[in-house]
Amino acid sequence: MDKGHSLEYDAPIKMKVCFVGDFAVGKTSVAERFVHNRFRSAYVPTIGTQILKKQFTLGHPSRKGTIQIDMVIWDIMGQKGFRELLNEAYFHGTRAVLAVCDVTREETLDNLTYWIDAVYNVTGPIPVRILGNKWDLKNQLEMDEADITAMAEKYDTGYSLTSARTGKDVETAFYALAEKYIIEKFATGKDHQTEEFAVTSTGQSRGKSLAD
Ligand SMILES: Nc1nc2c(ncn2[C@@H]2O[C@H](COP(=O)(O)OP(=O)(O)OP(=O)(O)O)[C@@H](O)[C@H]2O)c(=O)[nH]1
Ligand SMILES: [Mg+2]
Repeated sequence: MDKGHSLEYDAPIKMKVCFVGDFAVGKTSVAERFVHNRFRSAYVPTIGTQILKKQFTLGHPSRKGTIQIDMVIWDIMGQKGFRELLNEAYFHGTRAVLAVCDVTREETLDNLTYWIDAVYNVTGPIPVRILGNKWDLKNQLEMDEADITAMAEKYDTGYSLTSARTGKDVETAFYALAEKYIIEKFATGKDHQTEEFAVTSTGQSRGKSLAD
């Protein structure tokens, strides 16, 4: 076996994930449920960007054992006036996207097209997962699962019906997205973009530009 090759792939995989979606769909709530296992019922709009980090392990895609994922999660504000300001600075280096809608507000699903295309304009096609969040509010649904499936099919991807309140399917959504990314990464043998962020041993993030 090529030793250098295997060592390279035994290193933790650094991965920047961006949340997108309209205001109040639950981006911050899903991120905080995943990273801190907590939920806040009061709505506190995100101003600008909040960056969270989480390390976890997944089954290795090409051999026995596991591989460590160092995930950097960009949770951005969804307010309408802010959308036009989202650009290269936010989405550059993004490896995968969580596109969140609120199942009690129909327009938030339609708007995912806008959000995903905004990321793709910067990154090109990358793994995306659609989240139909607030699934605990079953009696207030303004869409059904078939509508979410249709959006997922449009982007040839998977979806999860999540609840940040109860925690339903939150972890599995992140794991499925990371798995999709590493399977594609290992299949092609390289990233298509330069590294944007690296998580240091102290957990701090620092800007970094490395040629692949
Ligand atoms: N019932 C229920 N409420 C939720 C859920 N997720 C979020 N919420 C509530 O919805 C509101 C908005 O949640 P946030 O996480 O702040 O939404 P956001 O998408 O980050 O909003 P912006 O930062 O403004 O873009 C808050 O009051 C949350 O408590 C959920 O799964 N179920
Ligand atoms: Mg927020």
